[in-house]
Amino acid sequence: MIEAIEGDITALRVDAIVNAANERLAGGGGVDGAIHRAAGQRELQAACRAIGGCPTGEVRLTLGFRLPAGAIIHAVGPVWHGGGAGEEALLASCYRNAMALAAEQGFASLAFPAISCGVYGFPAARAVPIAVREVRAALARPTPVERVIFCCFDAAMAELYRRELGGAGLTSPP
Ligand code: AR6
Repeated sequence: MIEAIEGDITALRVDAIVNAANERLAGGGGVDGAIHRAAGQRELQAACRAIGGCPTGEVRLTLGFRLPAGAIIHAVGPVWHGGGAGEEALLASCYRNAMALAAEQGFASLAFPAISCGVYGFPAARAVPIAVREVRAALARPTPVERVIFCCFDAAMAELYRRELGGAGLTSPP
């Protein structure tokens, strides 16, 4: 089941939320900042420091600490450079790798923010079809993941997902 909701991803009680992180896993603004504040700056920063970093397109796992979510999958999306620098493939690999790690961990429920669509400047109209395509492809294979939430910070983004999902999928938070 895939759905799009409007809300704050840090409030979701799911097995894991995905973070839109940077290569240093250093924390920052946007959803990354919100996740660090809600999880507990000190604990999450220490966990990220122990991992070291994460190349663009890849993902790393930490606990969720004080979040209602049990774990955080840190995904590093590409910075948008106009589309000719492999940005679409890198964004696709974020979603693919996050779904694979969630499956490996036996997670049943997972929430994604719109990776790269804030500070990193990826056009939402191009990012949303990639996100939906990759999640659908992963759910079409045997996986413990049963529920994927695209958690959008604003109504316009939720509407893009809702349209891509074919009219279904705009519901209230769990
Ligand atoms: N819940 C859900 N979505 C959110 C939330 C939230 N609490 N807060 C923001 N968004 P961004 P990026 C949306 O900029 O483009 C950081 O500094 C936001 O509206 O957070 O991948 C990192 O450290 C947008 O649609 O991530 C990196 O350096 C989406 O989340 C860099 O920004 C992603 O926006 C990553 O940039």
